[in-house]
Amino acid sequence: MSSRYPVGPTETERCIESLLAVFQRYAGKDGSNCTLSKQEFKSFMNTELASFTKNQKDPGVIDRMMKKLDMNSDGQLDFSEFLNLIGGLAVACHCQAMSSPTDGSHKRL
Ligand SMILES: [Ca+2]
Repeated sequence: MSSRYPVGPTETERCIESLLAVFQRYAGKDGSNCTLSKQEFKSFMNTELASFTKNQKDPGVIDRMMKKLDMNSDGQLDFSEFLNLIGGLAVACHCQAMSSPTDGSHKRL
């Protein structure tokens, strides 16, 4: 009975909490921590996903990503819109890991 629910948050719960904390940290820079402005989104991308942004030769890529993610075109990314980015990146990582099973960076036997 005691082992059915682990003590403390599970790995998945910690991931969700981390995503929420990161979103709120960047979204809160201009006062409203419910949405990311374009400036906050850029700050997030250049800090948290620098390995992605620093390899981009196109300077407009973040603007285009913002536009694509902003489903209701209000110039802000809410948490749900932000999760589409995280989900998309996670899928891309998953596909990459599946297509190169000998790459030891994601898979350890
Ligand atoms: Ca929006």
